[in-house]
Amino acid sequence: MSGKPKLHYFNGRGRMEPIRWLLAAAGVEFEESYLEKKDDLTKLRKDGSLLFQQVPMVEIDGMKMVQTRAIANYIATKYNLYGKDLKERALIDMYVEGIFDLNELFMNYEIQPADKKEQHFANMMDKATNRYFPAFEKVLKDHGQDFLVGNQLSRADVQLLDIILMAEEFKPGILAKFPLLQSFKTRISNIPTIKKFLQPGSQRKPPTPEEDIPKVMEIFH
Ligand code: P9H
Repeated sequence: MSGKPKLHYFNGRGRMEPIRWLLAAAGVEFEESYLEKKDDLTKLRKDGSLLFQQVPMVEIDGMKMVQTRAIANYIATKYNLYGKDLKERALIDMYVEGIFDLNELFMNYEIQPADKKEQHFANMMDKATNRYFPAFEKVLKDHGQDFLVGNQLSRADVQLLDIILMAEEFKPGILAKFPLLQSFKTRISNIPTIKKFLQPGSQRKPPTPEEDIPKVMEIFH
């Protein structure tokens, strides 16, 4: 055991990407074990590694953690990305849960049947532009600080940057009406650990190519 966290998932974003971002932002090196076929999932299930028979699973500090949010909470707390007190944690949790909701829409776009894609796309872009980004623009405007909570980097900043970059892949220019989110994006992207994660060759995953999605779904269904 190298002591480094070991991430078990398929070689793509899905539900594991926010966890990769948090570890990277905290400057924590991690290993990855990719599920490529159903047998890989079956093997993990058979040796009792998956509490609910599902991945993401992360081996960390002697635990085999499952459930994306539980894993993210543990990493954010361990690496001081969760605010300094209960009030800050409450704000961070509100912001992060909003981001997870938008991420659910983005994740499920990839696996929509062709005839539903356009409607799903319109809805997720509407929610990003008219519900979630306006909320975060206002948070930055109201306190005028560099970070969303507590005037220091937290998981809320890391996960907001993750979702902003995904939204821009879907619709470049989506931040046109959000000047504070534009400067936020640049500021957080220049934090050394995050800048390194945004470099080519990092463990950040690209969007799953359309033609590879059936192969990924085969692992789980
Ligand atoms: N609450 C992949 C890409 C995008 C969206 C979802 C899945 C849920 C958590 C096997 N794990 C396709 O459906 C794969 C979860 C975890 C949990 C799994 C089964 C999924 C996907 C793989 N499915 O947040 O961790 O849904 O293991 O038997 O349920 S991820």
